[in-house]
Amino acid sequence: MGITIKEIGLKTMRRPLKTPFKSVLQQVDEREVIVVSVRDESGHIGYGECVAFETPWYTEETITSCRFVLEHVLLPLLKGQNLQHPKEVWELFNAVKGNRMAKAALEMAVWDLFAKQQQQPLWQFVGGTLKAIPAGIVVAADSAQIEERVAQANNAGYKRIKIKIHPDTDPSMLKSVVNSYPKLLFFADANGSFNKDNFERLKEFDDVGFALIEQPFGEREWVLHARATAQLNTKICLDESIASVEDVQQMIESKAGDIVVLKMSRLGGWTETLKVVNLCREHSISMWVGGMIEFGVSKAHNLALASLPSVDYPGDFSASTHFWEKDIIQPAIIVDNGEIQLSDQIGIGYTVNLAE
Ligand code: OSB
Ligand code: MG
Repeated sequence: MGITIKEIGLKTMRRPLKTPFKSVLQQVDEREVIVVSVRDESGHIGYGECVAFETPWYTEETITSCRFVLEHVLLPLLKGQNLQHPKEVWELFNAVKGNRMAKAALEMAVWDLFAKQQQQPLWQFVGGTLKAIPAGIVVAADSAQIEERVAQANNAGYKRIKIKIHPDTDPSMLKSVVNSYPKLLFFADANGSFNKDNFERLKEFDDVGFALIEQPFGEREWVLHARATAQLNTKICLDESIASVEDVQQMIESKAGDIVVLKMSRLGGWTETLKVVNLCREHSISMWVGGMIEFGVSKAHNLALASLPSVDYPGDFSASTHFWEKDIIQPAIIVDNGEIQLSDQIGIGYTVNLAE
């Protein structure tokens, strides 16, 4: 019984973005990921996508460190193993410190494989219930372009728009943009660009009309985040700070935030992410699924995650055509009236095309 992992494949995919993605941390013009595939005896293939960046500007891992760890450390631990449940992958990797993004790619592929063996869509296999996932787009551009990009997103049917901010962004400009679209939900993402010296500046964003402000301070700044959570009316949401279940416990105990961004890649895959979801549920902490400028394999896993009860804010889910001329999955992900319909096909629900 169970599944025996017969073959594991690693394929690098590299494509330019249609438009540069500009945040306070980095400008991204091109994306390289590793698509991981795992095959069992019956010929089913499960897919995962490693979404570390080229350099360590967002997380410590890089696509090169992940390729090394996958090839030389994780693949040998998984290959030939007989598994009864995909949770066992996390245990197999127990002796390997950190490297959660590398682990996630492989672990997620095994979850897809199990869903396929059980002839179930992945979203059902993990306990998802919602079939129409609310979409959400990110405006990562210079201040001068924000208004125009928001108008484009609104025209494309998005109902949730996340705007990248930093201490030099003008809150009054943002306020007039937000006020122009009373039916849309706006998030702000500061990517840790504020600090104790410009705390008062952060407060100026409090009455812009954002539903939440994501990661105002650095990833270990629990005290500053607790101060912001206490002093601002706008909800504080942690992204970079949340890299494990223990980080969520820390957030709860230190009252350092109201909302958690789920990034399965940074957490190490489905097993750890499902633990985070359960912990947040127990403490009535809201959640949403964050994006990584990723291709469709990672997106498909994330859509399944967003299907779970109590993942209650719209995530970073834009259409395949937002970042890419051509995605690596078929059919492409489309946004219709602000929603993405989940597939009824087994596993991640899309076919994967690894041609260049
Ligand atoms: O901070 O949420 C972030 C993209 C790359 C790295 C970090 C972040 C992002 C995003 C999501 O903002 C973009 C997306 O994939 O939709
Ligand atoms: Mg973020």
